[in-house]
Amino acid sequence: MDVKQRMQELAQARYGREPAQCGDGELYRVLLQLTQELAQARPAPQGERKLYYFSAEFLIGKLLSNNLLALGIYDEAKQALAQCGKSLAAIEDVEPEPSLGNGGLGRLAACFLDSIAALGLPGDGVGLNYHYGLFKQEFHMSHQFEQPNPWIEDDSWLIPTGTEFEVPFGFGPVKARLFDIAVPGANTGIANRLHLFDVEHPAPAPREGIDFDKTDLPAHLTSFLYPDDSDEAGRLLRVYQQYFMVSAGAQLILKELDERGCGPETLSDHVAVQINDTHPSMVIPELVRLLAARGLTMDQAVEQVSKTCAYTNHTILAEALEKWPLTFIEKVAPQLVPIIRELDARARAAHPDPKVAILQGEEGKEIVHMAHLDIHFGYSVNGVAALHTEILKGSELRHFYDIYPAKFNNKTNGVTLRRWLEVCNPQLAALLDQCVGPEWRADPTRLSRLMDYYNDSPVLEKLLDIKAANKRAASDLFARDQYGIRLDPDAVFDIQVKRLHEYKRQQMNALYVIHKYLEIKAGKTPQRPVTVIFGAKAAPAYVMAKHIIHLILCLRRLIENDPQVRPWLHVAMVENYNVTWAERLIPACDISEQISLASKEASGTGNMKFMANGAVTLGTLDGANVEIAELVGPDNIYTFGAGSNYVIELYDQKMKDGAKGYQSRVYYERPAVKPLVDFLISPALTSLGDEAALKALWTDLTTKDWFMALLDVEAYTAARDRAIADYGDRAAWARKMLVNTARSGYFSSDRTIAEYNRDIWRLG
Ligand code: 26V
Repeated sequence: MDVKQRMQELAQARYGREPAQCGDGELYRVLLQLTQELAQARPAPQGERKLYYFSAEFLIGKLLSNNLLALGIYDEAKQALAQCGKSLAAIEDVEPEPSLGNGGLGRLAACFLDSIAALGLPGDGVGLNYHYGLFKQEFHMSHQFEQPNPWIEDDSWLIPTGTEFEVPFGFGPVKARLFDIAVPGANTGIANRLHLFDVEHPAPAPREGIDFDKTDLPAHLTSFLYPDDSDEAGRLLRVYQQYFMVSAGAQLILKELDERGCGPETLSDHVAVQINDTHPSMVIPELVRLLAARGLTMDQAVEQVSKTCAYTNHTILAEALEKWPLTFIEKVAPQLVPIIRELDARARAAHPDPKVAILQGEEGKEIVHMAHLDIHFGYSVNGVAALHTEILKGSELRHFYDIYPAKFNNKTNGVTLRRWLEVCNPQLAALLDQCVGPEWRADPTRLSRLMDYYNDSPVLEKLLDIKAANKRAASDLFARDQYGIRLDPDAVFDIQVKRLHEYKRQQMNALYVIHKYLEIKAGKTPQRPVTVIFGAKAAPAYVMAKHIIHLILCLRRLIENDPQVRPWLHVAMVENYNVTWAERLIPACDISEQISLASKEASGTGNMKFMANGAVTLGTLDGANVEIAELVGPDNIYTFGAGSNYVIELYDQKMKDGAKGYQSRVYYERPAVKPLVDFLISPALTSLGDEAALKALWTDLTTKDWFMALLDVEAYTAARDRAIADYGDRAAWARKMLVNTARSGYFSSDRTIAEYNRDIWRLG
């Protein structure tokens, strides 16, 4: 296709003007239509078996640039725009960011769809079309507030399909309407689909905030991702949403199987279902139910489903391993209850250990352990990084590992370097083309050839220049979109962007800021200015996470107002951190903060994106940091802190005897630690913020500190100071950057998906 000509035709047809006379919004819609036409003209890939990737989240980000790239018309479109005096960046600014995910789990699903299509494999996503997303974050008075985040416009990536299914809820049937988003594969002529189910009459957005009547169903089924689950109505709504997704998805699978001329008894020959965390686990009993309704015996149905479904675990945090009261399922989908009872009975008959039962009694109630359902009646269980999988096998799921060793496998996460390097860092991508040849784009392992330039001064200089340019660009966008707040592009950019959670220890990062602040106040100026950048949303009902945001925003104000400190230390927190902000900040990062309590971060994927873009990791030996450390070697990463075995041992001790194990008080009393923690309740800070919130944080750290920030804070401070000092030797630092990019090819999600296909899906 001649892109320029088609743009002209579409601009004329839609707006009666030449592209050069169109506004940015009009050109965006022209390119959207052009891209949609090309993607929809592509055939779906064929194979013996087709994958359905079920996920509550698909954090797809803006799609225009990525789709242009996948369709092979990125450069052409850019040139055509340039001839009209427009930049692709300006056009993409107009695109709303879809709001279908929360964090790593959802972004992983999006990277996977990209890689499945790029490898030419038949695999579609199945999820929900949330109209208002997670929420839009606003800061007022140094606190987080939540607003709806509507993203669906008249012209959008959603393709109405006309396909509908009836979901049989306890209160009656509800129509599920299917919308698709095309997923064109880079370097292939095919396109897969992301299937998003929606209700027929979605509810309007709440006028203020994200409170709504959670019993107003079905209208609110697809309003928000993760509605507040601090009350029973919120928890029930989640189960309604989950069943809506899996029932419609299971019906879609059987419809497509039928269209291929295959009977339900051949399901597992033709279909693989990947269950992304436990949110879609009800797909197992639902498929059993639908197969039985199509005439299979219970034995046959269970066998088919067990050879079709595979489960990915993304966390060992107890709070995230879903358990639903059976009464909820009785209410939402009563037809599943006898099936879950049957599956539980079968599991118990084979494995009498009550710890592995699906239905367990708790406080007189029957509780369904969703992960147990997946493990007994799925054929694969995988963790998402080597260490995480070992922890699953050795501790969290060891009773299951004893029963089913062959089901367990590791699939270390990956990220699509098309979005996370080619599109977000074009200058670095161009340098890589020169150094290792453009083949790295299809085969990221070729990035290792960059090692040939380890002592090449012009290349090292160029790496530093590109980083400096990216820092300036990020600073400009920050000033433009974040209330004019200026970042100093000459400072070290030290960045922690991820969900706000105590285990990720943003509070430990804040303690380091306090440490620097106190040093500067005492007259000890750092070797160079440091800009500490945060980006994080706190779950609306997660009080402690909101207090941590408050702390960070108070520290920001404190430092802004202090002329003695301001030249040396800067704290910035992005409002409404999202995929778009990640694409701006990651290429601009010098030091990548990956400081979770060892054993708690299943993998991390931000760590991989930063590494590919030449940031140096400062991290604990947790999740995929362990694999990053092995790949880059000790000179090119800063690791610190307690290891996972020790942390697990501390938790075990505490479980046996509350007075044993980790006692935060002991660490709090240390002379280097106490002043940092006590600063939380100092007048300098409490005069700026909410004293009760800061006091609550102080109390938590000094009496509980469940995620052991104080255990590691001294080692962290030392490692971070060392990194900032090393940054001064620019040539040596450039080598660290080079090694990180060179070794990042392993973390391409193309590699991850090739492994899923080889070991689990076998799509043929
Ligand atoms: C999180 C939340 C937070 C908001 C309230 C509701 C809610 C419900 C579930 C979850 C689970 C999030 C799971 C998640 O994102 N896990 C991440 O998965 C990544 C991809 O495998 C992995 O790299 C991260 O280590 C892991 O935290």
